[in-house]
Amino acid sequence: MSLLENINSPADLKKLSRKELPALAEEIRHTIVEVVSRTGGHLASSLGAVELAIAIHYVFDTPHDKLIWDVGHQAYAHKILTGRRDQFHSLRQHQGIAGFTRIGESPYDTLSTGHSSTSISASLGVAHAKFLKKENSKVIAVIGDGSMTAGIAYEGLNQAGDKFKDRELIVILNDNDMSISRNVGALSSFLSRTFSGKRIQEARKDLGDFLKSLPKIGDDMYQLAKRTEESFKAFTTPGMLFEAFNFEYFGPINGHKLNHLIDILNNIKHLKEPVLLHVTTQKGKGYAPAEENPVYFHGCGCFDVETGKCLDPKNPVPTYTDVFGRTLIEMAEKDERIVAVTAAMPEGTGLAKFAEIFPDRFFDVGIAEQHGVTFAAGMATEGLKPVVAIYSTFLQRAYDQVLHDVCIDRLPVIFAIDRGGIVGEDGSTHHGLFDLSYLRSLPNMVIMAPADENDLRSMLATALLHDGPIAFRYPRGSATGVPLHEPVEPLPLGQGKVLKEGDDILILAIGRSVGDALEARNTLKNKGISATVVNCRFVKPLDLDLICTLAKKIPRVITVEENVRSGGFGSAVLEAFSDAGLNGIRVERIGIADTFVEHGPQQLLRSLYGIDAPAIVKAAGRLMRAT
Ligand SMILES: Cc1ncc(C[n+]2csc(CCOP(=O)(O)OP(=O)(O)O)c2C)c(N)n1
Repeated sequence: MSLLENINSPADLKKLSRKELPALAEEIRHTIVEVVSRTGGHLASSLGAVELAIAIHYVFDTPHDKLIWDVGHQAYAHKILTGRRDQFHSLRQHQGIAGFTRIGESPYDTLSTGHSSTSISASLGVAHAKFLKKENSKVIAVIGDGSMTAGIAYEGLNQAGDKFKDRELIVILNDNDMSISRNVGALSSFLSRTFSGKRIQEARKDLGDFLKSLPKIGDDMYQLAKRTEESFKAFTTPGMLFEAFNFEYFGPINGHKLNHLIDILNNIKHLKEPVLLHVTTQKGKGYAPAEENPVYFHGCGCFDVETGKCLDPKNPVPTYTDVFGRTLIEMAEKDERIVAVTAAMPEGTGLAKFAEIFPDRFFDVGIAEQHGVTFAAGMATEGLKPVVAIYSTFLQRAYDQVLHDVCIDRLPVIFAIDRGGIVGEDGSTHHGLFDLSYLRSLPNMVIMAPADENDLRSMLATALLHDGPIAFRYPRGSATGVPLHEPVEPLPLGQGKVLKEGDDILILAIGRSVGDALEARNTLKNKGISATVVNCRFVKPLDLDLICTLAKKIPRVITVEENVRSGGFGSAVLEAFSDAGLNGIRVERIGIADTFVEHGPQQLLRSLYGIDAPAIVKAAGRLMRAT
């Protein structure tokens, strides 16, 4: 009988002897690999954190003690151990358990996560609340070295080490030397300054000899250094950084040695001060294909367990991301002012090849979207043409930088916003459903969305010619497969394009919704309803002339966007009609209602939330019946 079968909560885990735990870890790994091979998911990160999850739940009294996993993508073992073993097969499926931690899913999930580096701030908040409520609980945050590249992590450390020295906060730094790709920045090399016992002895001797050799003060200094073992450690290990924040530093220790981990956690759990435990782990641990290729298995699709080979059908149509990456390289070959910025996502944003070809013109700033945008603003002031490629959902982090550092002075920074719209299985924390609204309110910003890959290429060309902030957002997944036009022509600013003409209904569409609008038009035609379809291309500036002229002729208007309706493209059209004093026009706005969208397959969610072709057909029916 398997050990895992009997684990329905951490209380069951605690019944196991320490000797049994490595076998349990094996079973958990097996379950994770087996399920993720069918559902896709964050395999490598979760495999690396199996022992951590076991040790934490073995030692602490969760959910009374509060545990926060940063990003939450590494928490599969935690989910399995905390009563979700039987549902684990539904990982990332619609109505199944989420790929990240979710407050609503389990009392063991202290925080809903998905965007990185929030764990220290949130756990400090929890610790403070527990203190004020006179409740005695430990609070534990587990954060990766990649997530430690974000400023907010240090904002949390800074506060924790100041006023709240007596709060019982344990931060576990899960250091695998990787973000999604190899981790970047000075911090990464600093963390890897791990000294073996022998090296520490040698370093101590060297330092001792040096201090003793100094005239007069030498001997005293040597005695002092010898006495203060801790400060000596601070000289020579990554602890220096965290001790500067008043954290008690322990480590680095091997995060796969369960016995050792449990001993240390048992010791530090009694400390009444902020503690940082530095644990080293291996991404993909225990599954050879993921150990060998942790970048691919960071977030993978379905795969064959035996070989690790991808099982998702190979789509011959490139993704929008691929088209963007290739077009940027073509353009950068001709214009050496072009530089590219990513925030820890060179693969995801299609910039990996650019990085190889133009290493000096490529910048991975770490998980630091705010810094990345302001860094680009700085380069723009010097005449460079920065292209900042960030997912829609993560650009939310840098809203003020877009406003304050780019838009106010009309700096020519180009925002290539990937994963605009419904992203699918990553769910509510990751859908890019707000960008049209959050950017539209910013003066000086131009916003475009391509209907196909030719539009995307032209939008990049348009952006490179534009002397001011400009953004184009495109969806996750395959483009439309149309042949690519050469040469790439820039677009006239603020002009839409009429794709089909008809008299009954006017469909104003933006981005990938243009395809749905065309499909809906065909269905409507079969019902005897004729529709004009406009690929609006620009959310800002809108093609006012075209839209208003058409709306006067065809006063039954449908706007379609893959964005929240509040403040988005349809709102812009309504405002334009109002400002132009157009009366008697009936408008149906298709977009996401005022709600957060859960995880599930993209097409299913589009259908459930009424933003696909059938939804357009229904809206047209309503308009026809109303007039
Ligand atoms: C604000 C934000 N930007 C980007 C991402 C995308 N992302 C998810 S996990 C990850 C790497 C995290 O690295 P680390 O914390 O070291 O965890 P590991 O996967 O190595 O275990 C990134 C960049 C994110 N989740 N949040």
